[in-house]
Amino acid sequence: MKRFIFLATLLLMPMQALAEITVEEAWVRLPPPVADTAAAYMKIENHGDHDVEITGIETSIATSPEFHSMEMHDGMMHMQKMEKVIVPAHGEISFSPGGNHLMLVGLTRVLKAGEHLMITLKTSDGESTMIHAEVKDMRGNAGHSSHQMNNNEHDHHGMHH
Ligand SMILES: [Cu+2]
Repeated sequence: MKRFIFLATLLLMPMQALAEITVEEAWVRLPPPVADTAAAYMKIENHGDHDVEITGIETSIATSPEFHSMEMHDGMMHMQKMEKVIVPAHGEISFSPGGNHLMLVGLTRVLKAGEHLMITLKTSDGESTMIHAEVKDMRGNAGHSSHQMNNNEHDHHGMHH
């Protein structure tokens, strides 16, 4: 019986090593201090052969995180909760400024530029993916390109441990 369990474990290991869902370029736009929501952006990739649905979002930073789509109605952009978020097999979905986003609704505290937030995505394949999203202060970027962002990135590669 012991041997059987050992073999079964060996068989399972390669499957777990293949992360089907990965998240790249995750960040959160620093909201004004009085805001109780913040928008998060990321790219979710599916390396597997099956479509994967995002079935849950868990984070201590917001009470009701949800994915929002942006739609144009009567010349105005409106946000709407996405009822289904599906990452296609061998594909990706992007959440980027001006478009769809992960809305951290009901922030539990004030965010600081440069800190990293942990968000966990639960998926229909029974896995969960941990995201580390940096909070970026994008104010003043309109006229000064991405100076602020570059500074943050330099800090990131510094000698801090
Ligand atoms: Cu939104």
